[in-house]
Amino acid sequence: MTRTDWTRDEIAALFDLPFTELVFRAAEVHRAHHDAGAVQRSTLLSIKTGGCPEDCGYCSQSVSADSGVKATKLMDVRAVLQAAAQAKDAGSTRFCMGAAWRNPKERDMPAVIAMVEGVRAMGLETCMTLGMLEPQQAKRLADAGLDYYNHNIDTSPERYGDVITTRSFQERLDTLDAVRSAGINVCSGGIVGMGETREDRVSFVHALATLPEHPGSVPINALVPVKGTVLGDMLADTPMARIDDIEFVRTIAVARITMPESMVRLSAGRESMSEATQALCFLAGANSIFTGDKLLTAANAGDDKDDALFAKLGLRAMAAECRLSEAAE
Ligand code: SAM
Ligand code: DTB
Ligand code: SF4
Repeated sequence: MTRTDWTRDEIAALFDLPFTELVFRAAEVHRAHHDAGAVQRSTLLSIKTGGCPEDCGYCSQSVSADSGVKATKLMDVRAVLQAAAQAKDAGSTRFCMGAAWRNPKERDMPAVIAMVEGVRAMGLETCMTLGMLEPQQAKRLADAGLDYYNHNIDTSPERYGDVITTRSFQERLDTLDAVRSAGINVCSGGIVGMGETREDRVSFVHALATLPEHPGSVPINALVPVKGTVLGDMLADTPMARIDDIEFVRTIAVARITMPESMVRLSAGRESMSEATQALCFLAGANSIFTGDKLLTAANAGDDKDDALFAKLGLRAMAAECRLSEAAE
């Protein structure tokens, strides 16, 4: 049975294992629950960029940041569907639409629902990340056929207030509850490399692995340091704070062992990661990535590089898994 009663001590002990032992155990768990030769590919699109009222210290899209990201209006539904068609042609199976909102307003819901319906009708899995949701909004998105909702806990409960002050850790958990109760698959993870301690990383994985149900997808982002954000500037001043590659791989491995059935996504930060580090992440149980040249506002590795990496490593793109037979009907 999948455990949701992990203790902090057990998780700390996993992090403390000799590296090769930890990766070996994670690879065993990966093989027992997944096809280890296949990696799921999601594509991101920022459907509403910048001007966000939240003050997340890592984010280029916050009004508190001086990052040069221009605020835009919500994209037109047709333009979103065009981008989804391109992502499908490039081999992606999931299309994730992100908006720089604290929460969606009522006036945005019809367009957002039309995007979900249109993308699903193309045979792609749908994912959205729109900020906090009320139970009623989650229900409407579920009725439109939304497969996944991304809402990250971002960091440990203890460190949360140092990174974000405009909303609480509990509010994140409340939205995850609303999403789960509406029957939408939860995608939730966070960011490492924000100058946190090992203890914070233990507590971050602990918070995810002890949710009432493990998230279907767990994105592990390495901070993309953006100039003009609190954390991007801090990292520029203290380069030593940047997460060590081996510690990043350890975090992936511990996530894999504690949440064996989840898709663990090697998310933001891949662009500045060596092929060897990415290969170690796949060995340690990462089985999902974001493809395409762009994340939301930051650069990503790009399809050509990913195709070359997959060929070099002998990895295959995973087929879509989620309710698509219904979408095709
Ligand atoms: N506004 C919504 C929210 O915060 O839930 C959705 C979009 S937000 C950009 C999605 C996630 O991207 C954040 O929760 C954070 O984990 C991640 N993220 C944002 N900026 C990042 C950065 N510079 N480096 C790494 N991850 C980042
Ligand atoms: C997630 O955990 N990572 C993605 C997705 N969920 C929405 C976003 C990464 C954003 C990276 C910074 C940027 O592009 O601005
Ligand atoms: Fe807004 Fe999301 Fe960026 Fe926070 S992470 S500032 S909520 S877009």
